[in-house]
Amino acid sequence: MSVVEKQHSAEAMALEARFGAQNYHPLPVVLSKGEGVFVWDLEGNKYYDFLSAYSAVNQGHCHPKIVGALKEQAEKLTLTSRAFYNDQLGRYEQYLCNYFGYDKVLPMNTGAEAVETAIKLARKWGYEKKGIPAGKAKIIVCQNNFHGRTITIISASNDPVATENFGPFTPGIISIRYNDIAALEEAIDENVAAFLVEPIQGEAGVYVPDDTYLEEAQAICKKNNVLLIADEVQTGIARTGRLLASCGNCSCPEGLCSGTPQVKPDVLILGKAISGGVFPVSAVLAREDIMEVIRPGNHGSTFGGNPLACAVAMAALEVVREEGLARRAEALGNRFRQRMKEIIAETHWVRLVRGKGLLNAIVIDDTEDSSTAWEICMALKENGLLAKPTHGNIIRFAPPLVMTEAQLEECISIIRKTLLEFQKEA
Ligand code: IF1
Repeated sequence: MSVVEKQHSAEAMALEARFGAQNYHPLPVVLSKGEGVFVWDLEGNKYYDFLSAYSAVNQGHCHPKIVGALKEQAEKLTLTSRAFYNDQLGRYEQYLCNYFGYDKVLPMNTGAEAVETAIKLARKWGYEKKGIPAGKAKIIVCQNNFHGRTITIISASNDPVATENFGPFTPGIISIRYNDIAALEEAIDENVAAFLVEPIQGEAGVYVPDDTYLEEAQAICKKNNVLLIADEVQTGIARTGRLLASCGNCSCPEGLCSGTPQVKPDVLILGKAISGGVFPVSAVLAREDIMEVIRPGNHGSTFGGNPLACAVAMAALEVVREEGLARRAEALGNRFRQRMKEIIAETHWVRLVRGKGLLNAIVIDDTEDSSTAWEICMALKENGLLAKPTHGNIIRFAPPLVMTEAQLEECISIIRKTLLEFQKEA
């Protein structure tokens, strides 16, 4: 029997503490199995997963169709690099372009890589198509954004924990207030290549902008020949009740934005759930007139577009369509927020619930640096539900989208019970 099989949670955590870089502070639960909306720890305790690996596991843990595609492709061909063609990539690119309504895709692996790719694309487009003088291109970003962890991306961050002592930073980035159209208009000049924005700010605490924000941003970008880049790494792939969160208020026939979206980003960044959390897969989609500035040798990655990733991602996107996950997220999300409002009225010290689809958060009546959200998450864990705080007073609730109504009701009961118990103790 291997060491791992006999391992208990305490040992697993001790090993990470001893040998792993301490770049995380996880909830003390060691998971060893997942299926659908559930995960199990090493002791066999079963939990509802209310994080979904930060919205990567939208299709549920170990979805048989996605795992099946992984296994099948893994036995045939896993990696060729882009020095040679592979038989999956072209099919996948066609599938992705049709699915999201774009001309071209550039495949990468992680979300951060895709954001980097989009920034490079926007700069090159800025010089070669817009005529920005050499070295002058600017990208506008929003305060409290989260786009990843590379040097250039943290150069766009105003989170001291993410940035302190990692400088010098990449120049050419301007930060404006989120959900502030006037600030965008003011920040734009002839050297701005792009506006990079999250349709909903996840890490900031599931901060949903005004309904018209993206539409107005799109209009301003268009007027000024600035690319609108939507980072849908977290909000994309049905999470918010639409295939894409940037897809305005369109009615999404069959739960997908196959109609004409009111907002169509010039550049779309996807990651996480594009593979159902089975494999790191990310992508940058754009129109031909933008993507064509990228020529051989300009950009790439050993693993980007590998056949395993392509097969997995196609299966994961099929699942979204077949199981109507956007519709499901919308319906379950409406119910969740409604029920949470009722619970909030009972507790008095939960300030509000906000979100879209199944990307939601509650804000607790405490300071951002308090440990209240953490303590509630610990109590939720004891009651069989795993969620993670974002800031000391905000808890994100983002279960897999394959949840049933009965399961959601059970989860709501767990949350209610935990919040009321917590109130008694406090
Ligand atoms: C971690 C947060 C979520 C993202 C958006 C790009 C990326 C992410 C909008 C980069 C990644 C993750 C990373 C994860 C925590 C998580 C996160 F809390 F940090 F902000 F989801 F809300 N754009 N978000 O949300 O993608 O390179 O990680 O594949 O542990 O850092 P990646």
